[in-house]
Amino acid sequence: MAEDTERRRVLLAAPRGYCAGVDRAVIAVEQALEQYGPPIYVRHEIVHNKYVVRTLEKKGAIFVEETSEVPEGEIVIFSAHGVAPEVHREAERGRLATIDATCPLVTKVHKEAVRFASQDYDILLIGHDGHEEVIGTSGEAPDHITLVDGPDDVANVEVRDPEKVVWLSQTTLSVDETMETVGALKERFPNLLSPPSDDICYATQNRQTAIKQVAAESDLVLVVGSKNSSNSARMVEVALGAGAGASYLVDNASEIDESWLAGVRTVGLSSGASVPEVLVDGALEWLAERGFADVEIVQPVSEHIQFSLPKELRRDLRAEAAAKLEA
Ligand code: 10D
Ligand code: SF4
Repeated sequence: MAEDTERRRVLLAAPRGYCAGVDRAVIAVEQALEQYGPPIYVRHEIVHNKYVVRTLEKKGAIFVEETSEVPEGEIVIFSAHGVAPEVHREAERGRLATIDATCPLVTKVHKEAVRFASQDYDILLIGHDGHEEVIGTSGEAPDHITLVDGPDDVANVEVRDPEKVVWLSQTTLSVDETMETVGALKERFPNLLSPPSDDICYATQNRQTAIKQVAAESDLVLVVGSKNSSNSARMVEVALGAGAGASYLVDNASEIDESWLAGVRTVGLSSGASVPEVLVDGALEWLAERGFADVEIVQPVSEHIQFSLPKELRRDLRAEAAAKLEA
């Protein structure tokens, strides 16, 4: 039988994995555990990644869905996806100490919603129904916000005054699909106002740009990420749209199906914004053991953004540092 000598390779997309908002949120939980000791309560998964949540649970974090589940006087951290103002009020009523790990780029969208609502605009929020971020943003101005869940939802939209309408969006959507939704909305409302700056964040955009480039040359694209991670799931859709032969979302290497490699020469690999690099390393190892040891990095854009820790932690950190100086 002739030897199979054709080259097998992995195209590893960059940027991939942790964005600045996820990095900040995960460090906030770790820092709080260190600073105050366990248990530290976290409302909702701090980021949508099973491995991250399990790792923090092992260190003493307790994940809950509602602040009402947190005992009085305890510390609760709000997840990177953001919360509605009512959740802050609930925490105050429950006498909880709060640390807000909402990504600053999600907070930016909240502020836009508050501002346009105060000017009495109808706000069309493009996003996925039931997603934590959309629930939080909608809670800022429930009487002014209408959710638009993709292009097919545009026909259902009703507004008070078609001359006074603005669109905003969830931060982790597909850029192309969102533009399609906006195009359809503009056909219905020609004077539709756009957000002052992109609501789909830099990290979401960069990961989609990179996966597009990788997908165009790949027979198979693997995206490491959890199923409830919007930005990770969008990367699979973007890869398929950009020409990947097939694409799958896997939590880790154990979920990769060997049969997906049949006839495959080039595997594209990336990970969502909530995914630690150790899981990508595991996928690379798994692929290398099956003849895909040759790895090329594809990096159309680079990233250098970092966010400072939530102010509640910085405040206490400063007090701690000052006390040490006095001692
Ligand atoms: O589902 P998702 O993409 O919004 O969240 P994930 O936790 O996977 O990634 C980080 C994105 C956040 C916190 C939304 F901005
Ligand atoms: Fe922030 Fe974007 Fe990361 Fe979400 S994906 S946490 S908006 S940087």
